[in-house]
Amino acid sequence: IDNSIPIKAREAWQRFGTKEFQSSDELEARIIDHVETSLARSMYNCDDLAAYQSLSSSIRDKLILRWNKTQQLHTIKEVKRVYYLSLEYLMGRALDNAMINLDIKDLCNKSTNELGFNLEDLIETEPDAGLGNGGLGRLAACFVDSLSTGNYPGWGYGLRYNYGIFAQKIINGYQVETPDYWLKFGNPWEIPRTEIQIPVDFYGYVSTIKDEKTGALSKQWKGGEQVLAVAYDFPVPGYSTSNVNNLRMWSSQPTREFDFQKFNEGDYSNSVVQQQRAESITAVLYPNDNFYQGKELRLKQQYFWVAASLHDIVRRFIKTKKPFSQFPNYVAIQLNDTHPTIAVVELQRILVDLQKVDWDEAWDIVIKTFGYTNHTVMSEALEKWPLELFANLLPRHLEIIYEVNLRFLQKVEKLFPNERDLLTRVSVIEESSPKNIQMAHLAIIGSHKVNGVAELHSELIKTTIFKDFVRIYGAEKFTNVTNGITPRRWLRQANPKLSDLIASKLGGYDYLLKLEKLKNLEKFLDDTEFKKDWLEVKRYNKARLTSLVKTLTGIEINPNSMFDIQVKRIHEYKRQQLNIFGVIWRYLQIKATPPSERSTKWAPKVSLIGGKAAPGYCAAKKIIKLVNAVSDVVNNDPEIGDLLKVVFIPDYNVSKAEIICPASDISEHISTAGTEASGTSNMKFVLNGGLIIGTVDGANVEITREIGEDQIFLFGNLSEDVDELRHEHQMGRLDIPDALNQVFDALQSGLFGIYDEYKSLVDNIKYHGDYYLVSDDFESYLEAQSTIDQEYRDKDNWVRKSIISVANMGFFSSDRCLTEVAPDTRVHQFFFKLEHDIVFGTF
Ligand code: GL9
Repeated sequence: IDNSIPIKAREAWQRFGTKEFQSSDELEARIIDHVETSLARSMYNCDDLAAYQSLSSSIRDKLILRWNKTQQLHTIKEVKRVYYLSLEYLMGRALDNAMINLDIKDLCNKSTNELGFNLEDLIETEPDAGLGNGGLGRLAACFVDSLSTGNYPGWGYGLRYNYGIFAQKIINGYQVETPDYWLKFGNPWEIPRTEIQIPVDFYGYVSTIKDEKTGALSKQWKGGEQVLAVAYDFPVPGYSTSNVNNLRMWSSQPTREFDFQKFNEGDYSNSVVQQQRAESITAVLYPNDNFYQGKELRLKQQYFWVAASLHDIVRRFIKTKKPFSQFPNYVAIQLNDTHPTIAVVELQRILVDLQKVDWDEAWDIVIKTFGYTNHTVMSEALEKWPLELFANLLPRHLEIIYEVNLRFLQKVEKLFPNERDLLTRVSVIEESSPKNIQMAHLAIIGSHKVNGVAELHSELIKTTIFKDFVRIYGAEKFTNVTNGITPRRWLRQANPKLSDLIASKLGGYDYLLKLEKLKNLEKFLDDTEFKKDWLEVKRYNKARLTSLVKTLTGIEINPNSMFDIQVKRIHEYKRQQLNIFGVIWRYLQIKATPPSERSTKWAPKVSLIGGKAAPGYCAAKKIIKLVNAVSDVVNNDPEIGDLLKVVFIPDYNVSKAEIICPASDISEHISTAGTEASGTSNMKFVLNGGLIIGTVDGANVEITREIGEDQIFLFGNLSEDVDELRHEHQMGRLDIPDALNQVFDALQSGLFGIYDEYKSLVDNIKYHGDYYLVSDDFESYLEAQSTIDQEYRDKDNWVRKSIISVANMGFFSSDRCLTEVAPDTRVHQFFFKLEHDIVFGTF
């Protein structure tokens, strides 16, 4: 190894080399060390923040030692690495997770107590790393946990945004976005790699150059603007293993501090403009959910991230001195949605232009390297870059796209002669005006596998948006990998009481690694004591949420009520409007019941709704306002009391989800059939013993199959009926059901404030085709809710359903997702546990 320490000095290194802390005393010493030296504080001014930072730095030190050994081992053993390219990682907090995965929580508790701190308070001090919007970003976070836990040599690559997803404030019932500067107090979990600086080019021009010796012509891109990508590493610990993987996040920096020429000309303020321009690339996460916005800065983010990551990956491969033909045997890259699709083109450019690999051989390498995951069928979410914009920013990449497309279309024409329309449909270049580059087409053409994220969704992409590609490539290229969640965060960390109870019955925590072991819980269905404990855990978790709600909103809810929860991004397709219309209907029904009969007819219920709306999404913002308006009226109606409470939970994020998911009796996953690709919060709620009301959509289908139909409250139209219903609406042939009209009348009467604020939500249903089929599903939704009311009255029945559900959730571990990739793309599982010291002793 170059630059390594000479043999005779190694003894000194080994003698003084850093050791991991083992005891609480050693940890205390480290914490104090960090307080006094890293933070330059003392015991006279060490607050919770300083204690949190020093504890985290101490744990990070431990992780770094393991991280180093892991990386050295992977390099020496020349394992195949898997790289996950995702623009979003919704990590949440790191401290609790690291303590759990390293199994040092008791030890940390002891140390921090002895130093005068409460560990729970320190955990609460950490801001969420909210570098994602929702399901897609949280899936990436679950996958990095599973990669480390499963001992895969797996890296994540992403962007280190200075501002994560905005913080949501509710003012007068309206959403107000405030910036999330999560790095305000620094970040003890990251390692700045200031020595890793990768130049990334934009704009410029392409020239043809002639090789002096061979006379061969080749293309060369000369960039017009250069920015530096600086690496920040986040060590990712696995559960019950010393394997520590890396999440590398790029931050943009100017190549030069400022423009000397401008400075010397006396134009001081303009001399720093370039610098700001460079820094703006990783300044902020785009806050859209399932929606594409063709902004140049977003394309810059994508290329910046992809170019830096590929450069890093290729550099690592080149160090092995293997020929490029071996590249796919050592590198697998998974594209999380189409956001990193330019990687396909960038790798082809690196191979052909820079490494002088022949075009066909290079393209073969590219295809073998990439896999593409699709996360949505909704047309407004599919990325299409305007050709002009792309040509200006990435001229050479556009040429490569033309060439790739031409060769692809020639193949298609051979396969299907005389099908001109087919060529038009599958072309990467959309022949619209202005012309667009269809990124999904490029992702399919440049990958060897394409997967959807739940069975229904994976079937849908084959019959709708990617139908033509199935004809061309055959159905085998299109597979399904149903989403999963990590049981370490979503059970052990979020719900320690349930996790302990389960462990007491299953003989330890091994189920967190082999989630199918939960099945054994079914043996205890008649164990009265166990069922009592199960209910007691739920009661505890509901009390925990009750106090969070009080803190956040001031609203007092009764923890003995049924908790009905819908938390996720606010989107018309997810149909929070259906939920709140149902709540209004219930309110009207209670009011219509004679007061003396109310408490026998209606059991106390709390409806909780939470989630962020994209800042530019008007309809979603109106839904938030409506929920808050209903909440105001219902909660202050003296006739209602505890029978119904409505809460909008502000600023829903990962750390709040950890309190919310364990506290549900019922949660809502009620998207229009065929629109929610998978959903993952459905899995989180069920794994925590809540039942769900849902449509036959996304992973609700597999959840039903696994836990059994008796454990889920399904309703609504099926996805195969959606097109027909939409057509009928357009023809004006469908009526609004009576119950929904009653709700609309109440809204129009001004019962919940100024009707104009919500009018468009109602008009969309009444007059504009009801695209999300709220009216079609309303009655069946109310029926399902009424079934829930009845079933909930029988406590033993409910607790049995809850236990059966949890017992059958094994399939939904994100560990399973990683083993499920088709055989030819299967990442070589790193088959030996990392007994570092033993392995390293031999080198
Ligand atoms: C999503 C789908 O809408 C979800 O149904 C799916 O569970 C996740 C993960 O596969 O992907 N696609 C998508 O664009 N988002 C999803 O959540 N949006 C966000 O993450 C904001």
